[in-house]
Amino acid sequence: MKSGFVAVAGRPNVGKSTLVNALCGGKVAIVSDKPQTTRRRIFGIANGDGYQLVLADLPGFQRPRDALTERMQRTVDSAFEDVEGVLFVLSARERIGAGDRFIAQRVFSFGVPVVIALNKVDRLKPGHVATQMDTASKLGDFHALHPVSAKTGDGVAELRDELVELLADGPAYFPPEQRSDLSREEEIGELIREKALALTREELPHAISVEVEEIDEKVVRASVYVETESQKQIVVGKGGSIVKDIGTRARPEIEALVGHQVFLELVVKVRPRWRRDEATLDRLGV
Ligand SMILES: Nc1nc2c(ncn2[C@@H]2O[C@H](COP(=O)(O)OP(=O)(O)OP(=O)(O)O)[C@@H](O)[C@H]2O)c(=O)[nH]1
Ligand SMILES: [Mg+2]
Repeated sequence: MKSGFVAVAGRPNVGKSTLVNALCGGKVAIVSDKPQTTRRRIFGIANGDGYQLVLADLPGFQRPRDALTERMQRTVDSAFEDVEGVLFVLSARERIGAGDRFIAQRVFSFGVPVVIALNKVDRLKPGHVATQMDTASKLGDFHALHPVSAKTGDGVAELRDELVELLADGPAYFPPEQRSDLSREEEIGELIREKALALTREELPHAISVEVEEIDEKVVRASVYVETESQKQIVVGKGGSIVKDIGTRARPEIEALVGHQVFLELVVKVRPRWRRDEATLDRLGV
Protein backbone atom coordinates (compact mmCIF):
# COMPACT_ATOMS: atom_id res chain seq x y z
CA MET A 1 0.00 0.00 0.00
CA LYS A 2 1.27 3.46 -0.91
CA SER A 3 -0.14 6.55 0.76
CA GLY A 4 0.56 10.14 1.64
CA PHE A 5 -0.40 13.77 1.52
CA VAL A 6 0.06 16.30 -1.26
CA ALA A 7 -0.67 20.00 -0.61
CA VAL A 8 -2.35 22.03 -3.35
CA ALA A 9 -0.93 25.55 -3.71
CA GLY A 10 -1.65 28.44 -6.03
CA ARG A 11 -3.23 31.85 -6.44
CA PRO A 12 -6.94 32.25 -5.71
CA ASN A 13 -9.30 31.14 -8.49
CA VAL A 14 -6.77 29.16 -10.58
CA GLY A 15 -8.89 26.02 -10.20
CA LYS A 16 -7.32 24.22 -7.24
CA SER A 17 -10.61 22.92 -5.87
CA THR A 18 -11.94 21.97 -9.31
CA LEU A 19 -8.73 20.02 -9.85
CA VAL A 20 -8.93 18.32 -6.44
CA ASN A 21 -12.48 17.25 -7.29
CA ALA A 22 -11.34 15.90 -10.65
CA LEU A 23 -8.44 14.01 -9.09
CA CYS A 24 -10.73 12.52 -6.43
CA GLY A 25 -13.40 11.58 -8.96
CA GLY A 26 -16.19 13.41 -7.14
CA LYS A 27 -17.11 16.62 -5.38
CA VAL A 28 -14.99 17.30 -2.33
CA ALA A 29 -14.66 21.07 -2.35
CA ILE A 30 -17.00 23.77 -3.56
CA VAL A 31 -16.07 25.88 -6.56
CA SER A 32 -16.96 29.36 -7.76
CA ASP A 33 -15.85 31.97 -10.23
CA LYS A 34 -15.04 34.33 -7.33
CA PRO A 35 -11.61 34.30 -5.66
CA GLN A 36 -11.27 33.11 -2.02
CA THR A 37 -13.93 30.45 -2.29
CA THR A 38 -11.97 27.91 -0.24
CA ARG A 39 -11.61 29.15 3.33
CA ARG A 40 -10.20 26.14 5.16
CA ARG A 41 -8.05 23.14 4.43
CA ILE A 42 -10.04 20.20 3.10
CA PHE A 43 -8.59 16.76 2.59
CA GLY A 44 -9.77 15.19 -0.66
CA ILE A 45 -9.15 11.46 -0.77
CA ALA A 46 -8.35 9.59 -3.98
CA ASN A 47 -8.28 5.81 -3.58
CA GLY A 48 -6.96 3.50 -6.27
CA ASP A 49 -5.29 0.21 -6.88
CA GLY A 50 -2.85 -0.10 -3.97
CA TYR A 51 -2.76 3.59 -3.07
CA GLN A 52 -4.46 6.33 -1.13
CA LEU A 53 -3.60 9.85 -2.24
CA VAL A 54 -4.76 12.56 0.16
CA LEU A 55 -4.88 16.02 -1.42
CA ALA A 56 -4.93 19.02 0.91
CA ASP A 57 -7.05 21.60 -0.92
CA LEU A 58 -6.19 25.04 0.41
CA PRO A 59 -7.21 28.68 0.20
CA GLY A 60 -5.23 30.61 -2.41
CA PHE A 61 -2.13 32.55 -1.29
CA GLN A 62 -3.23 36.09 -0.46
CA ARG A 63 -2.42 39.22 1.50
CA PRO A 64 -4.64 39.12 4.62
CA ARG A 65 -7.16 41.94 5.13
CA ASP A 66 -9.05 40.83 8.23
CA ALA A 67 -9.19 37.99 10.76
CA LEU A 68 -10.82 35.65 8.24
CA THR A 69 -8.20 36.11 5.53
CA GLU A 70 -5.44 36.08 8.18
CA ARG A 71 -6.60 32.67 9.31
CA MET A 72 -6.88 31.52 5.72
CA GLN A 73 -3.28 32.50 5.00
CA ARG A 74 -2.12 30.89 8.27
CA THR A 75 -3.81 27.68 7.11
CA VAL A 76 -1.84 27.88 3.87
CA ASP A 77 1.44 28.63 5.66
CA SER A 78 1.16 25.60 7.92
CA ALA A 79 -0.08 23.10 5.32
CA PHE A 80 3.25 22.00 3.87
CA GLU A 81 4.62 19.97 6.76
CA ASP A 82 4.62 16.21 6.39
CA VAL A 83 3.61 16.22 2.73
CA GLU A 84 5.10 13.98 0.07
CA GLY A 85 4.89 16.76 -2.47
CA VAL A 86 3.25 19.98 -3.57
CA LEU A 87 0.83 20.35 -6.44
CA PHE A 88 1.39 23.91 -7.65
CA VAL A 89 -1.58 25.01 -9.76
CA LEU A 90 -1.35 27.79 -12.36
CA SER A 91 -3.99 29.14 -14.70
CA ALA A 92 -3.03 29.02 -18.37
CA ARG A 93 -5.72 31.60 -19.05
CA GLU A 94 -3.92 34.30 -17.11
CA ARG A 95 -0.51 35.88 -17.25
CA ILE A 96 1.93 33.90 -15.11
CA GLY A 97 3.41 36.73 -13.09
CA ALA A 98 4.56 38.17 -9.79
CA GLY A 99 1.88 36.41 -7.73
CA ASP A 100 2.89 33.02 -9.08
CA ARG A 101 6.60 33.78 -8.61
CA PHE A 102 5.95 34.76 -4.99
CA ILE A 103 4.27 31.41 -4.36
CA ALA A 104 7.00 29.60 -6.30
CA GLN A 105 9.63 31.01 -3.92
CA ARG A 106 7.77 29.35 -1.08
CA VAL A 107 6.84 26.01 -2.61
CA PHE A 108 10.25 25.32 -4.08
CA SER A 109 11.85 25.90 -0.66
CA PHE A 110 10.13 23.04 1.17
CA GLY A 111 12.49 20.34 -0.09
CA VAL A 112 9.71 18.13 -1.48
CA PRO A 113 8.94 17.47 -5.15
CA VAL A 114 6.83 20.16 -6.80
CA VAL A 115 4.47 19.06 -9.54
CA ILE A 116 3.15 21.97 -11.59
CA ALA A 117 -0.34 21.72 -13.07
CA LEU A 118 -0.93 24.27 -15.80
CA ASN A 119 -4.72 24.31 -15.54
CA LYS A 120 -7.50 25.66 -17.77
CA VAL A 121 -5.84 24.67 -21.07
CA ASP A 122 -9.26 23.86 -22.56
CA ARG A 123 -10.06 25.95 -25.64
CA LEU A 124 -6.59 27.52 -25.68
CA LYS A 125 -4.50 27.46 -28.85
CA PRO A 126 -1.63 24.94 -28.67
CA GLY A 127 0.88 27.72 -29.32
CA HIS A 128 -0.40 29.69 -26.34
CA VAL A 129 -0.27 26.59 -24.11
CA ALA A 130 3.33 26.00 -25.20
CA THR A 131 4.31 29.59 -24.32
CA GLN A 132 2.64 29.31 -20.91
CA MET A 133 4.37 25.97 -20.26
CA ASP A 134 7.69 27.60 -21.07
CA THR A 135 7.00 30.44 -18.60
CA ALA A 136 5.80 27.96 -15.96
CA SER A 137 8.94 25.86 -16.35
CA LYS A 138 11.07 28.85 -15.31
CA LEU A 139 9.34 29.20 -11.92
CA GLY A 140 11.64 26.68 -10.25
CA ASP A 141 13.19 23.25 -10.23
CA PHE A 142 9.97 21.31 -10.77
CA HIS A 143 9.56 17.54 -10.62
CA ALA A 144 7.00 17.44 -13.43
CA LEU A 145 4.81 19.83 -15.39
CA HIS A 146 1.36 18.80 -16.64
CA PRO A 147 -0.99 20.81 -18.82
CA VAL A 148 -4.50 19.92 -17.64
CA SER A 149 -8.10 20.96 -17.75
CA ALA A 150 -9.83 20.26 -14.45
CA LYS A 151 -13.04 21.18 -16.21
CA THR A 152 -12.89 18.68 -19.11
CA GLY A 153 -10.65 16.16 -17.33
CA ASP A 154 -7.95 16.41 -19.96
CA GLY A 155 -4.60 15.34 -18.52
CA VAL A 156 -6.04 14.62 -15.07
CA ALA A 157 -5.39 10.84 -15.13
CA GLU A 158 -1.75 11.43 -16.10
CA LEU A 159 -1.40 14.01 -13.33
CA ARG A 160 -2.92 11.58 -10.81
CA ASP A 161 -0.43 8.88 -11.85
CA GLU A 162 2.39 11.36 -11.38
CA LEU A 163 1.23 12.26 -7.85
CA VAL A 164 0.76 8.61 -6.90
CA GLU A 165 4.42 8.07 -7.86
CA LEU A 166 5.38 10.44 -5.03
CA LEU A 167 3.67 8.34 -2.36
CA ALA A 168 5.64 6.14 0.05
CA ASP A 169 4.77 2.81 1.61
CA GLY A 170 2.20 3.50 4.28
CA PRO A 171 -1.25 2.81 5.66
CA ALA A 172 -4.61 4.08 4.42
CA TYR A 173 -5.35 7.18 6.50
CA PHE A 174 -9.07 7.18 5.77
CA PRO A 175 -11.63 4.41 5.20
CA PRO A 176 -12.06 3.69 1.48
CA GLU A 177 -15.63 5.02 1.27
CA GLN A 178 -14.67 8.43 2.69
CA ARG A 179 -14.09 11.20 0.15
CA SER A 180 -13.21 14.14 2.42
CA ASP A 181 -12.61 15.01 6.06
CA LEU A 182 -15.61 17.34 6.30
CA SER A 183 -18.47 16.46 8.64
CA ARG A 184 -21.95 16.11 7.17
CA GLU A 185 -22.92 19.53 8.59
CA GLU A 186 -19.83 21.14 7.07
CA GLU A 187 -20.42 19.51 3.69
CA ILE A 188 -24.02 20.74 3.59
CA GLY A 189 -23.01 24.21 4.77
CA GLU A 190 -20.43 24.40 1.99
CA LEU A 191 -22.95 23.30 -0.65
CA ILE A 192 -25.33 26.05 0.44
CA ARG A 193 -22.49 28.59 0.42
CA GLU A 194 -21.55 27.50 -3.10
CA LYS A 195 -25.03 28.29 -4.38
CA ALA A 196 -25.05 31.62 -2.50
CA LEU A 197 -21.70 32.52 -4.10
CA ALA A 198 -23.03 31.69 -7.55
CA LEU A 199 -25.93 34.11 -7.08
CA THR A 200 -24.03 37.08 -5.65
CA ARG A 201 -21.26 39.38 -6.87
CA GLU A 202 -18.52 41.84 -6.00
CA GLU A 203 -17.91 42.15 -2.24
CA LEU A 204 -20.98 40.22 -1.15
CA PRO A 205 -19.64 36.65 -1.68
CA HIS A 206 -16.85 37.39 0.81
CA ALA A 207 -19.38 38.48 3.44
CA ILE A 208 -21.38 35.24 3.30
CA SER A 209 -21.02 32.32 5.68
CA VAL A 210 -23.33 29.42 6.35
CA GLU A 211 -24.01 27.47 9.52
CA VAL A 212 -26.05 24.29 9.56
CA GLU A 213 -28.03 24.16 12.78
CA GLU A 214 -29.95 20.94 12.48
CA ILE A 215 -30.13 17.86 10.35
CA ASP A 216 -32.82 15.32 11.11
CA GLU A 217 -34.72 12.68 9.14
CA LYS A 218 -36.72 15.20 7.11
CA VAL A 219 -35.38 18.69 7.72
CA VAL A 220 -32.12 20.58 7.25
CA ARG A 221 -32.07 23.94 9.01
CA ALA A 222 -29.35 26.41 8.13
CA SER A 223 -28.55 30.09 8.48
CA VAL A 224 -26.91 32.21 5.82
CA TYR A 225 -24.98 35.01 7.52
CA VAL A 226 -24.09 38.37 6.01
CA GLU A 227 -22.62 41.45 7.68
CA THR A 228 -25.12 44.21 6.97
CA GLU A 229 -28.85 44.78 6.58
CA SER A 230 -28.44 45.85 2.93
CA GLN A 231 -26.52 42.65 2.16
CA LYS A 232 -29.33 40.72 3.79
CA GLN A 233 -31.86 42.39 1.50
CA ILE A 234 -29.85 41.34 -1.55
CA VAL A 235 -29.45 37.73 -0.43
CA VAL A 236 -33.13 37.46 0.48
CA GLY A 237 -34.13 39.04 -2.84
CA LYS A 238 -37.51 40.38 -3.96
CA GLY A 239 -40.17 38.41 -2.13
CA GLY A 240 -37.50 35.94 -1.02
CA SER A 241 -36.60 35.01 -4.59
CA ILE A 242 -32.81 34.77 -4.15
CA VAL A 243 -32.76 32.74 -0.95
CA LYS A 244 -35.39 30.49 -2.52
CA ASP A 245 -33.13 30.03 -5.53
CA ILE A 246 -30.19 29.16 -3.26
CA GLY A 247 -32.34 26.49 -1.63
CA THR A 248 -33.65 25.12 -4.92
CA ARG A 249 -30.09 24.70 -6.22
CA ALA A 250 -28.68 23.24 -3.00
CA ARG A 251 -31.46 20.78 -2.16
CA PRO A 252 -30.83 18.14 -4.87
CA GLU A 253 -27.15 17.95 -3.95
CA ILE A 254 -27.98 17.71 -0.24
CA GLU A 255 -30.48 14.96 -0.97
CA ALA A 256 -27.88 13.05 -3.00
CA LEU A 257 -25.54 13.35 -0.04
CA VAL A 258 -27.93 12.16 2.66
CA GLY A 259 -29.71 9.67 0.42
CA HIS A 260 -33.27 10.86 0.93
CA GLN A 261 -35.55 13.84 0.40
CA VAL A 262 -35.19 16.77 2.75
CA PHE A 263 -36.98 19.97 3.52
CA LEU A 264 -34.37 22.74 3.47
CA GLU A 265 -35.10 25.66 5.76
CA LEU A 266 -32.82 28.61 5.01
CA VAL A 267 -32.86 31.84 7.00
CA VAL A 268 -30.74 34.88 6.12
CA LYS A 269 -29.34 36.68 9.17
CA VAL A 270 -27.12 39.65 9.88
CA ARG A 271 -24.04 39.15 12.03
CA PRO A 272 -22.09 42.43 11.94
CA ARG A 273 -18.37 42.08 11.22
CA TRP A 274 -18.37 38.30 11.58
CA ARG A 275 -15.19 38.15 9.48
CA ARG A 276 -13.37 39.86 12.34
CA ASP A 277 -14.97 37.81 15.11
CA GLU A 278 -12.66 35.07 16.35
CA ALA A 279 -15.44 33.08 18.03
CA THR A 280 -17.47 32.94 14.82
CA LEU A 281 -14.39 31.93 12.84
CA ASP A 282 -13.68 29.19 15.39
CA ARG A 283 -17.20 27.87 14.92
CA LEU A 284 -16.88 27.99 11.14
CA GLY A 285 -13.71 25.93 11.36
CA VAL A 286 -11.57 28.40 9.42
N1 LIG B 1 -12.13 26.91 -18.40
C1 LIG B 1 -11.78 26.34 -17.26
N2 LIG B 1 -12.22 26.84 -16.09
C2 LIG B 1 -11.84 26.21 -14.95
C3 LIG B 1 -11.00 25.07 -14.94
N3 LIG B 1 -10.79 24.71 -13.66
C4 LIG B 1 -11.48 25.58 -12.90
N4 LIG B 1 -12.12 26.49 -13.67
C5 LIG B 1 -12.97 27.60 -13.21
O1 LIG B 1 -12.19 28.48 -12.45
C6 LIG B 1 -12.96 29.07 -11.39
C7 LIG B 1 -12.27 28.87 -10.06
O2 LIG B 1 -12.27 27.50 -9.74
P1 LIG B 1 -11.97 26.99 -8.25
O3 LIG B 1 -11.72 25.53 -8.33
O4 LIG B 1 -13.00 27.49 -7.30
O5 LIG B 1 -10.58 27.75 -7.98
P2 LIG B 1 -9.67 27.74 -6.65
O6 LIG B 1 -8.27 27.84 -7.09
O7 LIG B 1 -10.02 26.60 -5.78
O8 LIG B 1 -10.13 29.11 -5.99
P3 LIG B 1 -10.04 29.57 -4.43
O9 LIG B 1 -10.61 28.51 -3.58
O10 LIG B 1 -10.86 30.82 -4.42
O11 LIG B 1 -8.58 29.85 -4.18
C8 LIG B 1 -14.35 28.42 -11.48
O12 LIG B 1 -15.20 29.26 -12.19
C9 LIG B 1 -14.07 27.13 -12.24
O13 LIG B 1 -15.19 26.66 -12.96
C10 LIG B 1 -10.56 24.57 -16.21
O14 LIG B 1 -9.83 23.58 -16.33
N5 LIG B 1 -10.98 25.24 -17.33
MG1 LIG C 1 -10.75 26.53 -3.86
